[in-house]
Amino acid sequence: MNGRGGAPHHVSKITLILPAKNEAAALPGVLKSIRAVLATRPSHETHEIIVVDDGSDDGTAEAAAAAGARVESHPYSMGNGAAIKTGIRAARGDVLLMMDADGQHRPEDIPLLLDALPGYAMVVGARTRGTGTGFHRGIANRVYNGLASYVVKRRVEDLTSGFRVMDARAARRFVYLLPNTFSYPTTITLSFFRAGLPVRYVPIEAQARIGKSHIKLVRDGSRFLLIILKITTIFSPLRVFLPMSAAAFAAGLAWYAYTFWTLHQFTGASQLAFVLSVLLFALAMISEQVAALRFDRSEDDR
Ligand SMILES: Nc1nc2c(ncn2[C@@H]2O[C@H](COP(=O)(O)OP(=O)(O)OP(=O)(O)O)[C@@H](O)[C@H]2O)c(=O)[nH]1
Ligand SMILES: [Mg+2]
Repeated sequence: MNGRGGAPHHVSKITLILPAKNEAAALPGVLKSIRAVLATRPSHETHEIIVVDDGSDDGTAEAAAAAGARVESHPYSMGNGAAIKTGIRAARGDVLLMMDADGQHRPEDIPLLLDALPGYAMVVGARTRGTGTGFHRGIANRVYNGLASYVVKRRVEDLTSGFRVMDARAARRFVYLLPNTFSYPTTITLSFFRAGLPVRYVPIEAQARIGKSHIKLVRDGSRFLLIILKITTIFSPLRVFLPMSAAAFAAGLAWYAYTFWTLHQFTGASQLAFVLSVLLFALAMISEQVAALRFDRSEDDR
């Protein structure tokens, strides 16, 4: 790439960012394996490991410090996204690698991601089907990937993967857009696509987490809806709302044709469909402007 938003040909300083909430059980082993993998990397690469302790109360910060990582601590839990933002802000590297601290992402896959970066602004570890995610999340992921692929007009293989590497300068342009809780992967992926920064997927195997899951079914349900909403409104609302507006208009027209043919009437149902179509069209226009405004600011930080 030409140095604008893309990774330099020779990656020099890499910052690994691990968000951690009560991961004292998994962290020592994860950090030990990471170090073993980094020791095999070419000499022109230097590395720093930042563990962002998100208000843990199980000794996560101490375990990370004992394993030689740089520790950034939150006084209380603010969420996975907030932990990632703290890591991006604290990082000194020109390339950032994010991975979970619960052992689900295999340190052995780090070279896969790093070596795939030249020429791209971001490389994402795409979980191969059935690894690391339960049944209902597998379905949800397929819905996300399908909708996101339609919206960005390119195949999105794993929208919500937390295992990714990216150019630090490009990542910093979008920090202000990232949510505190979950779905930072969704927001940063769509931001890169929208800003015209090339994204690549490499297949990885995710494994079962070590320690207790933070998952809550109800939370997951709302998570699903919110991510769908983000996909539709962040990147290009037009691509979602215009077809919906056209569909409402077509339905209204079809119903009017039928009722005119049978009853010589223009019914309330047709009126409703036409009004809905106009509202969706207006929504499409407004949300497209809002999306454009949101991204305008990201150009300032270049
Ligand atoms: N869920 C959650 N994770 C956090 C939070 N803060 C930091 N994290 C870390 O973010 C990473 C991803 O969170 P996970 O809970 O593993 O999310 P997940 O992989 O979707 O869910 P699991 O399948 O249960 O592992 C882990 O390393 C967590 O320790 C938080 O407030 N909530
Ligand atoms: Mg996990």
